[in-house]
Parts: sequence; C-alpha cells; structure tokens
Amino acid sequence: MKIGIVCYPTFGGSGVVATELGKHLAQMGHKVHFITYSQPVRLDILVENIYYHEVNVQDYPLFQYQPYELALSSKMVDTVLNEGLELLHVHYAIPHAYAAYMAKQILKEKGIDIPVITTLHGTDITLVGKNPSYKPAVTFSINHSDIVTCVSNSLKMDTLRFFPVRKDILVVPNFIDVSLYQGEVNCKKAQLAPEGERILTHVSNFRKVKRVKDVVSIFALIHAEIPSRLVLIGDGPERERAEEQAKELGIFEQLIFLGKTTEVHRVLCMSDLFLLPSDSESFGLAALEAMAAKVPVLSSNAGGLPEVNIDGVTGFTADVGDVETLARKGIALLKDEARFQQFRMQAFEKAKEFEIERILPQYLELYDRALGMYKKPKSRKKGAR
Ligand code: GMT
Repeated sequence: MKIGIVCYPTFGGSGVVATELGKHLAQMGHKVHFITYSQPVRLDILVENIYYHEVNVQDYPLFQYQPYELALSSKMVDTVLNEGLELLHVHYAIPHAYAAYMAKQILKEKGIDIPVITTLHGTDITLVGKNPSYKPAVTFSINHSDIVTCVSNSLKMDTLRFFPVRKDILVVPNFIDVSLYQGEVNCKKAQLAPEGERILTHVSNFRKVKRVKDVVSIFALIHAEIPSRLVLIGDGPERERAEEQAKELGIFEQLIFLGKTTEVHRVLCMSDLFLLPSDSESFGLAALEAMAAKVPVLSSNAGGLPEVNIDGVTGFTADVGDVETLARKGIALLKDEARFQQFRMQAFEKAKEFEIERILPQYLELYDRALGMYKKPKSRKKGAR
C-alpha cells in the first residue's frame, strides 16, 4: 500500500504513535509518506519505504495567522497525485482531519477517491476540540472521515459526549515496541543518582494538563521518607513553576531536568517509579513506555489512564490532585522489595498487551476496509448475467 500519514512532528504522543506506526508499516514493505511541517522527531528519513514531504507555509505580511491547513491540504493533494497514495491516515483532528476533508474534495474533482482515516488522540477532543471556536469544524471533519478511530474507550466516550457524532468510532489502543525497552546495555543508575537513591521519573510536555506541580509534590513526600531523585524529561510552559516549587520545598537539588531528550528508554531503564498525575489523559503513552521498561506507575485515574495503569497491579491510581495517596502507596511499594519486583513484572506483562504486533493488524484491517469502500465494481463482460 502507499499510505500518507499526517501528524504533528513533535515529542507529543500523537506524533510518536503516528511515527512508530509508519516505521513499522514501512518495515512490512508498505510505502509510507509522512506529510507534516518538519521532520518527525522519532523518524529517520533515509530508510527504505519512508518518504517525507514538508509542508511549507508562506509567511505573507497580510496574514496575522498563517493558514497552515490550506498549505497542508495542498501538500496532501500534490502528494496523492505525485506519489499515487491510496489512503490518508491523519493523526489528531485539528487541523489534520479538516485539511484531509478539503484535500479529498479537491481530489474528487480530479476523478480520484481517496479514503481518509482519522485517529483521535486526546486533547483534540477533550481540551481544544470541544472549544466553541473549533467544535463545528471538528464535528464536521469527524463525521466526514471514512473511518474514525480513537486510542481508548475513555476517549470514545468523551467524543460521543462532547460531539454530535454520527460516525461509528473504533477503539484502536496505542501500542509499543516492547523490544526497544529491553536489554539496555548502558543502564547504570550511578549516572543519575548516588548509590542507594531511588529514581522517580516524569515525561511530558509540561502543559497545565500534566499537573507538574503534583509531580513535584508527590516526589517531595516520597523524598522525605526515601532518598531519591526526580528526573524530568520534556519541556513546556509549567517547567519554571515546577522549578520554583521545588526551590520553595527545599528539594531543587534533587531534581534533574533533561529537557527534550530522545533517550527516554535509557532513563526509564534506571527508574524505580514513573509519575503521571494528569488532569486528563486519553491514554497515557508515557506511562505505557515506563511499564514496558518495567517501571511501576503512580498516576491519576483520569480518562484512559486506568485502561493502562491497573491500580494495585502495575502501579497505583488516585483521584486527580490526591498526591498524598499516590505518595503513601509509592513509599510502601519502594519499602517492600518483593512486592516492588512483583509490580515491575506485572507492569511489564500489562505493557505486552499493547505490543505493536497485536495492534498493527487492527490498523491494517481498517486500511483494507477503507480501500474497499472506494473499489470500483468490476465492469461486467458483455452478455454476462
Ligand atoms: O498532551 C499530550 O500528552 C500530547 C498529546 C498528543 O496528541 O500528542 O497526547 C495525547 O495523545 C497521546 C497519544 O495517543 C495519548 O497517549 C495522551 O494521553 C494524549 N494526551 C492527553 O489526552 C492529555
């Protein structure tokens, strides 16, 4: 198949999922064309069957806001025509599903019917999408996609609750290549913490929804009982506030900010606990990555998190903002080595349920279904009944 993937090229979960999906499809022999505004962070482009098409937005002084979706639609049209793409799979509704609808209509005028699959990822529904400034366009683009998927049951419920959607929404959970998190050769804890200290880790885009202040609070409570460090990966608007909070609590020295590193797997390999106390989280890919590295998770029970992090099995969940419960349970777990090791294995076993080999066939089946929607019926031979 010749597949066009549209995504955000950043560290965000939707971009990571789209990139990993494309890489695995390419390994299977499909031709995968990424269409986005810069090279996706986890994508090597000099690889067989991978192609990258950059969307260029003209910077024209008349525009206060540059019309990205126009440039994206045009790029999709050109790529479909030049490369003979058979389907478009867009990740994150805003503006990708909307731009794909436009591209589809333009191509129709040229006699080309191209199926569009839209995958909803979370904030495109729960945070940004339901804002009145976007809601009509998001509803329209969902209803006009040929196939719509979302990454958890929780996100499906949210979509149906917030939008008047006529389309059937299929749940295809996020996935992980578990092998990437195994057999790390350079896993020396001493690189991050003195001997005897535990390592707690948080990975995110440091937006408000991640409640980084709760991450610091949970860590402060655990650190008061157990010598430990907090490793923070990623960057975003809440980072400075987290630094201030840590200074106020007198634990700043225990924090290690690594920024937007691509070596998350190396840090996870040294980690004892992973913290994700988000306000809302459609799935929590970062938690799944931790579990694949055998790191138990302390998370909120918001959105799709309980579908990934099973309370009392792979880690612990608590109501949003309940930092005391998570800290208390985390401390107890770290103090009970046998139980801690059991949780590590249980986290790993749960992560294997989301192994890419299990999930990828679900997308392939949907691609087949989408292509079937536009297959022209074979013309009957003269005289045939
Ligand atoms: O806010 C983020 O975490 C980024 C965002 C994105 O779209 O890149 O993540 C969303 O999609 C991920 C991949 O499907 C999910 O694992 C995250 O839970 C989801 N984030 C939220 O719902 C807040």
